[in-house]
Amino acid sequence: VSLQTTLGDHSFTNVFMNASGVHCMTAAELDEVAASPAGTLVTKTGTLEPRTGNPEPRFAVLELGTINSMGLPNKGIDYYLDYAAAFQARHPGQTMFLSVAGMKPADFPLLAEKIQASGFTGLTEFNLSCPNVPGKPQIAYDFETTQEILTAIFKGFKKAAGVKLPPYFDLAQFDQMAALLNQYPLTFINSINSLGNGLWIDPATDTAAIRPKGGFGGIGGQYAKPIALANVRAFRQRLRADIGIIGTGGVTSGRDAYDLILCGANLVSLGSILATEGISAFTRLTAELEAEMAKQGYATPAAFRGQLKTL
Ligand code: RRO
Repeated sequence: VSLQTTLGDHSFTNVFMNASGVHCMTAAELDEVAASPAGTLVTKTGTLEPRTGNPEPRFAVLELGTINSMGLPNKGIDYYLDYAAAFQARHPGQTMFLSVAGMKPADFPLLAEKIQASGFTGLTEFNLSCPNVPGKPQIAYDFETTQEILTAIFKGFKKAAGVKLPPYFDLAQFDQMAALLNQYPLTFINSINSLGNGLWIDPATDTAAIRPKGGFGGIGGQYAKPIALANVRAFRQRLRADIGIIGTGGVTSGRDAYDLILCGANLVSLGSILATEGISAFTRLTAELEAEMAKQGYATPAAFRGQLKTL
């Protein structure tokens, strides 16, 4: 059994990677993902300037997942571009991802220009779905702004790129967003970001679990799995065949990853489980996915990708 997979022209030895935001703030954390069985890695979403993010506590482990309102703390695009240059020198032939986001629409083409002018040869993930910056709506719920941002990015951006999307809940939203995305030279989408603005209450104290925004935060983990499956499936049915999909949301077992691949995922990223279990999650899930594929008689992810059966 092999977990080898591709996205555009890029090839990976394992479908698993970290989800942006988890285990990827610093060079030391990124190096740990690189040294694990993961097939690739993505940075914390970088902005034009470094940010400290929201007040703590801003992350909590819940019964079946996690809640976060980090507020986009990061070391800035220059730090992650420097990391990528060092990574490329140390790992020739391997592909990594840079995640970036603007604090306002006009920042996106500036980030794109910086990456275009650099020596970066990997894939860029434009994050259009951060739910946690007070006063800033998730961009990709606003289709007009999304279109303006993508048009501005691709005026000058010629490298491989994708977008990180929020969960959608209506088939009309899938139709509209897929039709919009199909107009651009995207290599991939990543679906889904956390379920925005959930709320958790500690019954011992009647108190919210995190401090920012009165306790509202992005929900990940097992709560997200059926929504992630539906989003990957719905986009696979609507996007151009040359646009690949990174499936993200609710993976805690090898079977969960198998299910995202059945829905059409090329790569599978780990968020909450990586945050709670640590870097050994890559070793466990790689073994579990290989065992599930062997049980089902599949030698490669391509053999069953998108092959969900319906009644
Ligand atoms: O930093 C965050 O609060 C954050 C981001 Br940018 C994101 O895209 N998704 C998320 O759950 N948290």
